[in-house]
Amino acid sequence: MINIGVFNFMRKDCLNTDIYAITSEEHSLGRSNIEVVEQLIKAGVKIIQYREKEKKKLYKFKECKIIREMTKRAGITFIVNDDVDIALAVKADGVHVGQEDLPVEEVRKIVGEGMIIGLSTHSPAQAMEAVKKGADYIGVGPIFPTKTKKDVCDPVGFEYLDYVVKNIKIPFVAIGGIKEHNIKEVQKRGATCFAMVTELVGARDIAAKVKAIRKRLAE
Ligand code: TZP
Ligand code: MG
Repeated sequence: MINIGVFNFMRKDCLNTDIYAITSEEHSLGRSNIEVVEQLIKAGVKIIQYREKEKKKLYKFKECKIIREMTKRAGITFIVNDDVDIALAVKADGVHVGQEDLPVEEVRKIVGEGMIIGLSTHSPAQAMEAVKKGADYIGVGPIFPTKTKKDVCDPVGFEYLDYVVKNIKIPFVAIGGIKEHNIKEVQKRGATCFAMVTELVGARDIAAKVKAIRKRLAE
């Protein structure tokens, strides 16, 4: 028998952490995703998303397989961006999709009840729809301008974040241009989980960066 209760607990608490790290090898100062993930784990990050837009499927699968082993050993949540098939094949904890990927309800049919589904959102209408369709969490952004995402929409600023803080009852992660120097502003608006790409993978000393960010959050 499927134990929906246990799954719901895992999915409901999926963002009970501060830093949500996302990979991007091209911004990793010459280091591989595997090296970066190793450093993120050592730094004490508890959720990692594999995101690679340009790589071939086989290469992504191979990297995800290794990262799944590393994160499993460390007891860390592992999310795969875009590729539902890879998420299933490597037994990731979750999959993250965007507005132009497979709809959440279709992803749910494929992955079943045991996997976290995250959805990127940029407006109140999309957030409401995400809840209705059964997303476990939403991404909220881009909060600030970012060059990391190629097809990124304009920053949504704090207005949409404020809406989510006030009205949306599922977990959310703020994303887009978040850095050590501006993370406090985002926290002050009510966010508790912060997704970052370049600020983390582009740091020469990732452990020191994580420590500095956490110090800022604790102030
Ligand atoms: N989705 C919205 S903004 C973004 C994604 C994947 C990129 C965020 O990258 P950075 O480097 O943290 O601004
Ligand atoms: Mg996508």
